[in-house]
Amino acid sequence: MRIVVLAGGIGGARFLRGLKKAAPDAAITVIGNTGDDIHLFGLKVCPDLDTVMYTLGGGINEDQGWGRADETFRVKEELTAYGVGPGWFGLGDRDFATHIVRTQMLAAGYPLSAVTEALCERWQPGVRLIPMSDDRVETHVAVEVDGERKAVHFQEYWVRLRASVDAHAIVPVGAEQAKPAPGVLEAIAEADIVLFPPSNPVVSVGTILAVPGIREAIAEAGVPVVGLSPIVGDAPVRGMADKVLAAVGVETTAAAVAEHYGSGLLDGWLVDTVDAGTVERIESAGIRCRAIPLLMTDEDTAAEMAREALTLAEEVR
Ligand code: GDP
Ligand code: FO1
Ligand code: CA
Repeated sequence: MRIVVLAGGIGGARFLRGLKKAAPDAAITVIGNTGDDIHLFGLKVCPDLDTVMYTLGGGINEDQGWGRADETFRVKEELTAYGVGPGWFGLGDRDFATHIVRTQMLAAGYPLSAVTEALCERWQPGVRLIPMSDDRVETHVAVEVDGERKAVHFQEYWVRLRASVDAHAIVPVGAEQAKPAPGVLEAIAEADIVLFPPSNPVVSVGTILAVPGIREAIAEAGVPVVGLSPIVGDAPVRGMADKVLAAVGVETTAAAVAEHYGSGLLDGWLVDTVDAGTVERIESAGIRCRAIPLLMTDEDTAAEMAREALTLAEEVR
């Protein structure tokens, strides 16, 4: 079985760990979000690709969900001593090595997809991880600070501002001109199932779908497309997805997110049992829906969610 998953960071990575357990013989291709990527200290940082790579490769900081386990911050301290920032983004020493290798390979002319493959040779994530595009796409957020409207990088909005200021628009800068990375459209065309993990629908899955050709390829593949809600009980399980959903005019409910993807794209949708009351609304929008426990408290609960997603995919096939 060939499964394609469109993934952001933590939600995507934890689901993928469960999916690997639920379908050990499946060939899993992960199309990773690169809209969160940022250049810092001359280095290219790809938070969502790294979160997937470290989580599946056993190097993640489990409590935090991002960054390396057993991390230290000596380099960051030294940079701070030089007065060199930004200090609000926590790059650890072990993590720095990844960004150095990546940046060096990019400077040597390798595309991001080839660099990601090379990094994965060390981590052996057990999936094929492809960035959505080799072209630069950077999510910017239009915010209002002290009455002044300006655009900030997604990481500045998310990490420095903690999404505490109103977001008026979310713009994946460069997406319109971006091409899917080599292998992306092929993987979708050859897939038996496409899954949307409980990743952020706006700045993770939404950004991937903003790369011209990807949404169309999924629709044309003619295979079951099943998603899992990142919204449980009308709130994100983690993070501030409510803020970016509001910016695109979508209410923070499992049903509204399903409708946002729409029945033209989505065949099936899993909501948490606390949202069982919305199953009918989602089904009347033409999307098959089931309510099951959706909290990834450990690998086994994530695996059970993956099993349910695969079962729902067979039901809608
Ligand atoms: P990010 O790039 O690190 O923000 O990660 P993703 O975009 O892949 O996933 C973020 C989303 O995962 C958030 O909106 C969370 O609500 C959702 N999420 C995190 N943990 C869980 C969980 O255990 N269950 C569900 N249903 N959603 C989760
Ligand atoms: N998230 C934070 O909230 N604070 C950080 O300082 C931070 C640093 C960081 C470094 C490397 C990396 O791969 C991820 C990092 N993240 C950090 C997580 C990440 O930027 C965000 O959680 C996601 O991109 C949000 O979608
Ligand atoms: Ca992210």
